[in-house]
Amino acid sequence: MSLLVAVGDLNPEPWRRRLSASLPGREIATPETLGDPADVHYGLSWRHKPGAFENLPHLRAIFSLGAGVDHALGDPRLPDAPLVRVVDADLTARMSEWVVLHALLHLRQFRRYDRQQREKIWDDDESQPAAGDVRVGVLGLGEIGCDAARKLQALGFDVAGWTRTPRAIPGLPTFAGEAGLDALLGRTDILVNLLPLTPQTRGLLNRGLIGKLAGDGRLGGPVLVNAGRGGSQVEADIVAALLSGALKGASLDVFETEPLPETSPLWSMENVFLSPHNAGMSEPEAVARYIAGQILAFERGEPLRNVVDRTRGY
Ligand code: NDP
Ligand code: OXD
Repeated sequence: MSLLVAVGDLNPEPWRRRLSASLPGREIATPETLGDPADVHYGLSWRHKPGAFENLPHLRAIFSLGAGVDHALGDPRLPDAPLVRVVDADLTARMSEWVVLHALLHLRQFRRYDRQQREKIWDDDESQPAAGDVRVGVLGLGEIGCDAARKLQALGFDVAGWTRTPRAIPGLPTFAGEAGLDALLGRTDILVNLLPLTPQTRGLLNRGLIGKLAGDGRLGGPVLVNAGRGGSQVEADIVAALLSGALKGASLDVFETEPLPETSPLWSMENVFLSPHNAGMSEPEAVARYIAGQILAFERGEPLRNVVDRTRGY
């Protein structure tokens, strides 16, 4: 009973090694080493080449090696097997670390004081706001968004969130659907995007949305923090908003094109923090353990958990 690991141009070796340790005795193949397609029962995908899981007559499930599944759903030849995504405490904790870090970098004017240190300038800002003076809007209150929202609240930020369907979350104001979005934006100084990429969320972070963010906040202008997907952001609009002052700053982990092209103006913009899509790296040890646990439970007759609803796209 073999597993087929298809990770595009990435090195499959760390995954093969961890999966062999967690599922001893199983063959772990890649598209290049695959023997008999009839032996494959499980597919493991990260940005796999289209068609990688086609013509596997005994395929039972496909596991995304990340929380997001847009990379897999983008394959028009993806078979109709259950698609399972990662929900893992390690990944969630890493994402929240990144979100909290960037909310604090903007709150505490890190770029300014970093520059002042390099220039040996001693200049204090007596109007430094406290976290409680700053309103954070979190787009997406799923596994990751909820955790990040709670951790931001623990630091004192004034947090609210936005979801597709109405959610009642004790102690956290929530807004839902298209009708709720403007209300959330109007009370937001730091907008944190943790949405999956779907047809509805593609291009959402655009000029129109930025124009609806609160203009009266204590940071001197709204800030965009995106660790969801680059396909949700319109980078030309974000650059223009940063230049015009419609955005005071941004932290971006994900981009329309990855790696971010050298020609992107974002690389050298003041008050923009960039990271190479590693806010919540899928740590092979933790994720292999999660997938092995799911496979063993499934083979004992238990249902798969965290199966993607393909009509919703997440
Ligand atoms: P979940 O599926 O648990 O949560 C998704 C949330 O987004 C839900 O609250 C959902 O609403 C909301 N949502 C989806 N579509 C819409 C919409 N059209 N309008 C409003 N709200 C919407 O996902 P996770 O929290 O596990 O992960 C979120 C995303 O984070 C991933 O899909 C991935 O893109 C990204 N990610 C990025 C990483 C990185 O390294 N940068 C690492 C890991 C994940 P509802 O509650 O109503 O269903
Ligand atoms: C994920 C990611 O979706 O790393 O897990 O982007």
